Amino acid sequence: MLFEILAAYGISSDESTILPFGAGLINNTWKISNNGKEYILQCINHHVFRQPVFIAENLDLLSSYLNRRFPGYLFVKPIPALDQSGMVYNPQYGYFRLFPFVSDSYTYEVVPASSLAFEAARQFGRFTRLLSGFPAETLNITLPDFHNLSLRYRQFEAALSEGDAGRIEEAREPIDLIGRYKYILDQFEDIKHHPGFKTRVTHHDTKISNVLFDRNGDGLCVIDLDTVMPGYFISDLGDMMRTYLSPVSEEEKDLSLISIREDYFKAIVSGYLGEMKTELSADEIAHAVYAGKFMIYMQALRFLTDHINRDVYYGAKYDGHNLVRARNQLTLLERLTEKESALNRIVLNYIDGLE
Ligand code: GN1
Ligand code: MG
Repeated sequence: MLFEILAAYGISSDESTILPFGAGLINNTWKISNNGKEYILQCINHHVFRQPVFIAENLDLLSSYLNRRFPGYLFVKPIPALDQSGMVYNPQYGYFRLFPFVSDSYTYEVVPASSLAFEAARQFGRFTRLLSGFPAETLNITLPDFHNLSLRYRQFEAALSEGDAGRIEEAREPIDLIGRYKYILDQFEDIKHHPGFKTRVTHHDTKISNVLFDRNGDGLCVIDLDTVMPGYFISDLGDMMRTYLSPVSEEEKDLSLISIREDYFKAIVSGYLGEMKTELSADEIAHAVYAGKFMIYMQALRFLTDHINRDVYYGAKYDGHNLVRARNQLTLLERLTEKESALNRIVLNYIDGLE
């Protein structure tokens, strides 16, 4: 299937090794090795990203701005096909793009040490800071309402009235928990009208596998820029909390293993705020812990909604997969809120230390 695509780049698939790469839920990714050169090939999920050309345009805009203003910044952009286009379209399989594999770079699926959480947070903070002079409103909206919690909640309510009745019955407990934490949505409604909150160039998918590291564990750059759009800082800071704080991932079924590691929290805060403290308002910084609650709650809502809708978005590798993921995220939310005052103290201590 991939030979036609590779041919559009002048790469012979006969001489290539092609291996599936990474663990993303949305796009399909392969690592290609050909005559000593390495590439990443990705098929964009067209059902999710309805206008793949929007992504390519955003990458062009960001890359030329960063090149001009910060020529030393490592920005991994797609390799043009033989016909110079940034993407290759195949009527059967959809849109593909090819990236150079950054040599001597390493990625992780789980955060192996707090020093890497620090480095990742620094890279995501740096990305937004370097782009603070870039007109964020000129970016295409690749996924409308992606992190609009209000819409996610409405989709959840729609699923409750139209979704699978048996699954709703079985999910009573997590559904009740969603109701118990609804104040997180109310706070988001306030944020949307709060003059102290700004939208900036935001990555929107700050999991550890979206950072490239060198062999010493120093961060090189951020990748997977499909969801880069104007957004609130809580999306990026919050998704790091969601995915770095617990020693186990959203896939873990044994909920007793979920916990909040305070040293990782400290690492995220100092890495991210080290870059972003001059950009963020005092009101925004006061919502640092809220960022984690916001993202975890939204992910719980999304998994639970998908379960009730019979796994149309995320798919399921086993029966009840998205219900497990939703319960996992709700447990993580519970663990985070239990530690809220300790975590707020860490943020305050960090800010005090700067003054
Ligand atoms: C999806 O495809 P992946 O794994 O990078 C999702 C994120 C979720 C994540 C949960 C476009 O990201 O928003 O947080 O799954 N991306 C999209 O694992 O929906
Ligand atoms: Mg992604």
